[in-house]
Amino acid sequence: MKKIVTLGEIMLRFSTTEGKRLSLTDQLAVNYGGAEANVAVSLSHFGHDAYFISKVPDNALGVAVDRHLRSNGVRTDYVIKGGDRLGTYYLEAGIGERSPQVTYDRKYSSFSSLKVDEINLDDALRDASLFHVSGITLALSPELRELTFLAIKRAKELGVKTSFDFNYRAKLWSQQEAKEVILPLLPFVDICSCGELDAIYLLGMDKVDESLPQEERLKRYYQKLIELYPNIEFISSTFRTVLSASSNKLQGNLFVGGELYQSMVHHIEPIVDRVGGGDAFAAGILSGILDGYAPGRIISFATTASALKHTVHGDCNAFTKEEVFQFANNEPGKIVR
Ligand code: KDG
Repeated sequence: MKKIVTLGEIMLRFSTTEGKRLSLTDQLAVNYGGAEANVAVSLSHFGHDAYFISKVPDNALGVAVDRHLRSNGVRTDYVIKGGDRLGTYYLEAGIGERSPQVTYDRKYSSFSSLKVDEINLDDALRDASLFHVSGITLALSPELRELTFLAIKRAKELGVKTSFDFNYRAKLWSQQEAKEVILPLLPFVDICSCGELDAIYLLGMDKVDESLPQEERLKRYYQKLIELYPNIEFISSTFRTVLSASSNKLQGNLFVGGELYQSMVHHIEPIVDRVGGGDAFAAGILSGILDGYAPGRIISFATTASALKHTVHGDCNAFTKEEVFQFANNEPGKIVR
């Protein structure tokens, strides 16, 4: 089993039932969410030894979060207790033409109060194969930015592969702020999840001719990204052809060794819950890389894992590797020529 370490916030998620407005509902379903926690849960279900670094309050909610993580096989050795509160977020379910809406209530959370010297990074990263973090953690506080940089640099020194998912959230910070923080991080990243809009708005790349097919445009952005940061080995993202909030097509892309590999298109009908689909995809990519799959198999595995996530409630995927393979029609991703 490979040790994988992720760093981020875990939150309680309260969601309305379909067809209810958040402002008017008298019933909310409870789940747990948080991008890097979701990735750790997926990786654990894929059979890896997933550890989560975080901070949660020393109260019943902290106990509940710990139980959620451990019941999904995630190691909580580096989840420290303290601070004032557990961050929460509210999700107004989407339906038909209406997309889901997120309302955060996470200011002053225990995680956003985490200080650099509260985590022993050497201990956490010892014997790890991979460290993963996303732009959400970078957005939460200057201390968390510092901790992320320290962790990613230390991981490189210790020979631990590093993974970064842009995961831009406009409700947390501006594109300009994100750009200023993310650019200096990229020289330390081995594996990166970056979509076309991230390349344009967060990396400041010139727009490629929009009349070109989506995959051709993506290939050009990725070629440019590798030119700028030759340390990046793998870049991935999904295309979502959103027809409505409940009907969707999903296709995965993986750029490695100068080639773009694409998965088959998944038609997900109906979508039960799209939140966490990107984290399930990122976890699938990481799992495939750690397991030494060929690129076509990595992208097929990750995209199927993400498609499966869309069929279950909550932010986390809880499908095993075997279950993902049962669903994938074993068609490896193809190179885009
Ligand atoms: O990727 C899914 C996450 O966005 C969700 O779990 C909540 O982490 C979250 C966030 O900060 O939006």
